[in-house]
Amino acid sequence: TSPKIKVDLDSSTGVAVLRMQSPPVNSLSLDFLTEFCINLEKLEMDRSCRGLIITSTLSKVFSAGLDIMEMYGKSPERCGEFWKAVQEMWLKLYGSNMVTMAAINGSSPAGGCLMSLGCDYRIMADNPRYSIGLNETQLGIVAPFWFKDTLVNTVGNRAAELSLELGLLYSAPDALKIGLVDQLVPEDQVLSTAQDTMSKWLAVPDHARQITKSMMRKPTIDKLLSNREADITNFVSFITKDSIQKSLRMYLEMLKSRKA
Ligand code: CO8
Repeated sequence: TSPKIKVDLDSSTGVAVLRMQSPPVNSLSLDFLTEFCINLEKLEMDRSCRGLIITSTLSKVFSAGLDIMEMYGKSPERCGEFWKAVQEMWLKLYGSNMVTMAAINGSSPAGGCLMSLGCDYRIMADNPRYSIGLNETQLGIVAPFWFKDTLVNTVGNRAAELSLELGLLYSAPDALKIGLVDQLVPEDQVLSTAQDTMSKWLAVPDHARQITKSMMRKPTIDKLLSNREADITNFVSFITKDSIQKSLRMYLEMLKSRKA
């Protein structure tokens, strides 16, 4: 199978661009997440790499979030394996020593939003048709505590409460208003703006920035690390419930019918 992710590291700048290229919507399947984590780990170990920009090669979509098919009709063992990979993606990204930027050039619901929130800075295309947010409740499922924590750390408690309870998807301009993204630029400038912003971040001495980042994020990361197994057990018992499977089926049908 062809790679779902392509990485280009510019050795002169120390900045890598990671492109998600898994049509139709860059959904985060177990295979996708595994490939994502392997690439992230390689870059993390590479001393010549100091910055990472994540973007999508697809038009209109950054990432559709977790692959719903990985949560529908699967065995508990497989669901557990999948969830562990989701945790791993977030742990690696949120805790990365690199400067990380999301160049959000399309819609980015649920797990796509989580991936963006895992970065240090978010630049989104100013297209009002693109949306971003943690819309889990709209699917009849519940974003776990570490999704919530990441959102609270970004937009504050009240905006997170509204956004999570209602499962809100924000248009790019509304996402900027609540601070879910940091900057909007014309679609064709998303990547170049990320490159420019990156060079400003990289002007800060690495060690000072890294210690500061860790000071801000470590408590949130440690909370998951010390509850990892319980979080997997919770996910598996929740997602395999008949009522939840039914909600997912209805959501999938809605997605398909919306098309026609
Ligand atoms: N997983 C699997 N398949 C998907 C997903 C997905 N997340 N999103 C879209 N697809 C499929 C569609 O069903 C469609 O399939 P087909 O071609 O067979 O009909 C195909 O991808 C293309 O989709 P669209 O036609 O909808 O493409 P558009 O370009 O019109 O729209 C969007 C792109 C905006 C991304 C749209 O597809 C969308 O809104 N998708 C749903 C996104 C979503 O709600 N994701 C939530 C996933 S759940 C999650 O990430 C966190 C879960 C936390 C766990 C909670 C613990 C219990």
